Amino acid sequence: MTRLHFPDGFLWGTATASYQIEGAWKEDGKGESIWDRFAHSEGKISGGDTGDVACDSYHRWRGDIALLREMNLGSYRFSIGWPRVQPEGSGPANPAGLDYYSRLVDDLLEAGIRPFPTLYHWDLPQALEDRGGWPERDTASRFADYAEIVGRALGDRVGTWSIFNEPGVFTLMGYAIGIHAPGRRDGDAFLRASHTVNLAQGDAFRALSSVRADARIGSAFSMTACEPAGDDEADAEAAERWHAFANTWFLEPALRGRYPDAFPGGAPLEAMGVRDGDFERMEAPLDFVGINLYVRSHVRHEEGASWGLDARAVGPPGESGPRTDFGWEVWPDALHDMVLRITRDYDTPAIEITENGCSYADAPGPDGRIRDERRIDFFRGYLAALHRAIEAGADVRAYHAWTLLDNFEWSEGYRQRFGLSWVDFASSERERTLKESGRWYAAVADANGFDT
Ligand code: IFM
Repeated sequence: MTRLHFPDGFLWGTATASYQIEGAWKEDGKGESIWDRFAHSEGKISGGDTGDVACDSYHRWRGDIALLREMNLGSYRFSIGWPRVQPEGSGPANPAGLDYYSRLVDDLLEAGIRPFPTLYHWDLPQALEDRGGWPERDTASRFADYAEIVGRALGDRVGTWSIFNEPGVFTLMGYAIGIHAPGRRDGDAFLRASHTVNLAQGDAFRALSSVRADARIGSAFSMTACEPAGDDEADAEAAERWHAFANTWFLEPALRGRYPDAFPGGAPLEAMGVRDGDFERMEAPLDFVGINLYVRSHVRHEEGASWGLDARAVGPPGESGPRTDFGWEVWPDALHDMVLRITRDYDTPAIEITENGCSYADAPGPDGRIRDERRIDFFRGYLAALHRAIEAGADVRAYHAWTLLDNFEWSEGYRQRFGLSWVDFASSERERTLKESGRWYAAVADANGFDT
């Protein structure tokens, strides 16, 4: 047996997102978000589910903090709902919305847990979407105003921030593919949205820094280790371009003030709406790189693939890992490889694993216990891979399991359960029960490691 010990001071945590857990979709002055509108539209979400109540964390956050304590966790990554703070996406703050997050921050600190807010985990105020949404440049300035409001309200107690969660996912799924809010299917809108988001990331970095100079500010990027699908050179080059598109499209602009080589003929700057001075505006010396990683990707060269790319991610090959109940491949090396790739390409930046986890439907047995062994195996594998990356020189400061609670999994509704705690969505109390994986994770956090 070998004991894997993580570096002293390593933080163990979980992550959640406002729309996925809070509920209270129109309480205390909150405005409508694009996810409220999308989920209320017929046929968008599996089973007709909505986030109207979700885990009801807006009322039950104290119980959630108790769960974090029970798991010995030192960091809680949650997101702030923009329409709770600015119901229309501009103008003065809604004090009741800010108060909710202020109480949450106070109670986390009281419990000895680092509050780690994300400014944007996909719930854009609908009023801003009505004015063009992320494809509209002005949204970047609105976002910077919002960042400053939140920074001023919480910055005295919050020292670590994530600006965006998975900008690659919400721009692509929301504006090009249309299976996430706001449900648009328009490649040009996606290209413009991605550029506005890069401008907004730079603006928000400066807005938060202006409030508190010593704040640690990063973003949580969706990442996937890219491997060529075949042996030929064309697939190898396509895998590199897919890496630029899927992994660094929002990171390279911040750290290097330029777009990476995702498109064969260079970034389509005109279609993206790039103007003079934008590259300087996108630049932001992020204090850490947040990595959200679930799967690897196999990439094939394909002329004329979508949005002007010449690469496409295809399913994993025959010899592949087991699947979660969502159908996602379990492949721990993906985390190791991705962390080392970012370490190598960006001069060993501080890294936080901002999300990693799996969906399994295991339900309470007759004794009420949830024996989700497959989730324990998943975390064992990915954490061992992460440990190898740290031993190889990566500067990883924290790991956040996705997620604290079973919750609203976007277009999948409640049928995908990613939680370390089971939530009984049939009960009005939304009763929570720690799964066996939650108990295992508690022991890992307590020991700062585990035996393999
Ligand atoms: O639930 C999502 C989360 O909101 C963003 N990252 C991936 C998770 C699982 O799909």
